[in-house]
Amino acid sequence: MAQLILMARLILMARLILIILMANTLVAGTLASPAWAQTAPYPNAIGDLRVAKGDHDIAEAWLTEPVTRYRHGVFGQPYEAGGLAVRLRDGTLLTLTLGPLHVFEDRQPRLADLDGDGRDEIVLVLTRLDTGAALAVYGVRDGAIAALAQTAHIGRPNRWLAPAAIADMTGDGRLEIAFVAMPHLVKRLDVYRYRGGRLARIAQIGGVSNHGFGMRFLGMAASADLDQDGRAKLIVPSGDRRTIRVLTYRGGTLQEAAHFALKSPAAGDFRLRRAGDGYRLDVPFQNGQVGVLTLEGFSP
Ligand SMILES: [Ca+2]
Ligand SMILES: [Ca+2]
Repeated sequence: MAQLILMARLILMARLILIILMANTLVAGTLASPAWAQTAPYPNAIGDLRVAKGDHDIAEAWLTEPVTRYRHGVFGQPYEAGGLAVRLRDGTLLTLTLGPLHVFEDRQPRLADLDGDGRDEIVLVLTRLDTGAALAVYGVRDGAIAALAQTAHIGRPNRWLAPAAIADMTGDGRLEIAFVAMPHLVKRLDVYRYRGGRLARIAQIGGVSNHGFGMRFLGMAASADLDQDGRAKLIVPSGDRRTIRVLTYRGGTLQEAAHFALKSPAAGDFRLRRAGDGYRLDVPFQNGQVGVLTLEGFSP
């Protein structure tokens, strides 16, 4: 009953307001030669440099060494990353170079203390050339970047997964990782927890996609504890990206708490921000415009 009341409150009190903010041009990345960024503080960075900033032992992390041995091109570029670099809080630079069977099929590392031990973990999409993508967790151990855990690879080449959020979706004070397995094909959202050196799936739901093939952006999702019940809600597009779905973890499953139809498919990085008693979500559309989803009335 409590769940029905929650869902009714979300559906009744959340309002969708579409405001055309700008004629924003959103295009997939153009094909270019493998590029090495010549950015002095970030040696060997990929051309599409995006630096992650950490709060614990790791100050910065970035992808390195563009390689062409896979050429899946999910971001519209003819290269993937072949390595990872980390700068520790004390300035020490650590690097990891993948072997010839693997690439990072990602745009940037994600830093978060997943297990609450005070050290940052590094979350990346690790792809094996013959079996496709997996989600991998790295950390710094004994002065080196170490592989800590990973999911199984999807099983076929050119099968990818798109990270969606790292947030406490279960309300236990620890972070979970949500990603969409095969966002262009199967469109299934998986939620994993990292405990005791292992990744374990705790929930999944179908009908979700946070990426279109060739799109550069990897931020078409958001999370926040909208109703302040202690559990972050996941805000993601539906499989056709024409609906925004608000998902909540409850009783070991993911459930849809609310949804909002869009006039054009979502196609760009979401931006979620506080606004009064609620939140506002900027949703770039495929038609180049930007809609604003107003989520309010989510009081406990
Ligand atoms: Ca940790
Ligand atoms: Ca949790």
